[in-house]
Amino acid sequence: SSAQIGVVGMAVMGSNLARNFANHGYRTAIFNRTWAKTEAVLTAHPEAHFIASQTVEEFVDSLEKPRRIIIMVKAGAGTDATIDTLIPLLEPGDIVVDGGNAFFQDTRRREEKLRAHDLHFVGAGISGGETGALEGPSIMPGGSEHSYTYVGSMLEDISAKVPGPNGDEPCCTYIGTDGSGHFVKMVHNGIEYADMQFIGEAYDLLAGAGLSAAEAADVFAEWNTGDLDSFLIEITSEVLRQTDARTGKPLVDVIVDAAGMKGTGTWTVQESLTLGVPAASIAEAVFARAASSSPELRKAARSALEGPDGTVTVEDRAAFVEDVRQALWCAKVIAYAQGLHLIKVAAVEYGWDIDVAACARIWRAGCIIRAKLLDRISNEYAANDLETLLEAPSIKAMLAEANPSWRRVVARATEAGVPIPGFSSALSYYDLVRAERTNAALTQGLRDFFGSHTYRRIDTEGTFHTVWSGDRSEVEAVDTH
Ligand code: NBP
Repeated sequence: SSAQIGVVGMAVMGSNLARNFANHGYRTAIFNRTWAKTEAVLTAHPEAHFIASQTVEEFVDSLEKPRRIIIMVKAGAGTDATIDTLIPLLEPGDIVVDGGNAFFQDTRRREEKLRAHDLHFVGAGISGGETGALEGPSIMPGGSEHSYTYVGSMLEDISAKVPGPNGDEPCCTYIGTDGSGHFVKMVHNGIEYADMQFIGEAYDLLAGAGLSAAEAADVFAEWNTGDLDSFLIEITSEVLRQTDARTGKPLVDVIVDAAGMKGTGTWTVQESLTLGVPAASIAEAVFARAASSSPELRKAARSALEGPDGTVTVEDRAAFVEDVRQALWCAKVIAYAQGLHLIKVAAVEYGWDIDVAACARIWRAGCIIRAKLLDRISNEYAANDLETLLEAPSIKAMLAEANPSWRRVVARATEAGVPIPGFSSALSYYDLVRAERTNAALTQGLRDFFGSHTYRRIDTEGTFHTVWSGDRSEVEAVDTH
């Protein structure tokens, strides 16, 4: 009989996702541009009873109608090439899902293109790596609501689950139209960058205070039992505890300190710039990775620049560790606040009706940023109409309580020469957005001085200009907006 779902792309992600469908009882068809990969999957997983095809024509023929196809190929040209081979073989009403890490503007373009052929296109962000793909990822699908009625329940079936009061809650929900799912996935990745940067800063501080990698591993394991409970904190403890077999040193001490990246963090920052949304902690995380991977810059600066060596002198180690824990929690909240704000602004810009509470809800399991905090975040967004996460009742209370610790950590790190671009930027954001008045008044004055860019007054309507080059009187300016 014909297959209920077809997966194109039999590399790590596609093969595991196909197995996930099969494990949930779906008759699953598979196809890969190069047959050898499909053959290898067939040989390794006879239990999945895959319906495999050597040609894309056979593959399309093997699917029940309307056809449901998930593309899991290399994002970019690979996705376009796959779509182009499928279009002439499909019929109106068929549904194509792209589960790759597509840039959301590409998804918008592809959705429009397929719509012109009466085909449905769903851009689904999928997080969780290969284990998630097999055991249950977090899935962020964007497309027409109509298309979701055809693929939604299948995607929810294979997604990660969080136990809830009324049974298991799937980590998959309809996000919005066209590129919204991939946009939300992009921001998820941006938050992931920030999370990891903060964890790195916390470790630097602990190490600076004299903790060994093994001791720091214990601290992270302990943190993982409280408010910081999350996948990334859990695996931080495991990575720090790992001893290198060759040297007997902690593995973390023999890994080259240059971080790689694949682009989704950069996209998030680019988009935050395009939309004018301050997402500085995500940007700092991307920049910190870039700095780590700039050997010439680091070499030149290392030999040129003086400063403290990163040793943090602490009298009360336990109190310091607790301060760092609080600072880490605060910074993490700021990154979520910035990322979710970016989603909110993008939704207005691109015409998406996005439920921010639902985004946080489907990040609670399956994905890399899964964390206990997301329960609180989704509940707060569901209960309140929030402009920013930071105004949520329980969040602002915890930030207030942790404030002294956060400030102490930023001050101590700065004095000791421990680089903390994430912690300090997050704290500055907190102070910037809560400020009664910002230094932008002076900026406007300067802009008016050198460029006659005009300013508005706090006490009266209108636009004004001071005649800086003349008698310095104020004149009402013609609004140039
Ligand atoms: P890769 O990103 O390594 O892509 C390999 C697959 O793309 C193979 O099936 C390959 O076919 C196919 N492909 C390429 Br390359 N060019 C093609 C073309 N022009 N036409 C048709 N097929 C083409 O696979 P992956 O690591 O499994 O990731 C799949 C998607 O999932 C990507 O978009 C990725 O960003 C995303 N993703 C990955 C992860 C992860 O943890 N790896 C997590 C979340 C999302 P071939 O065998 O014939 O070369």
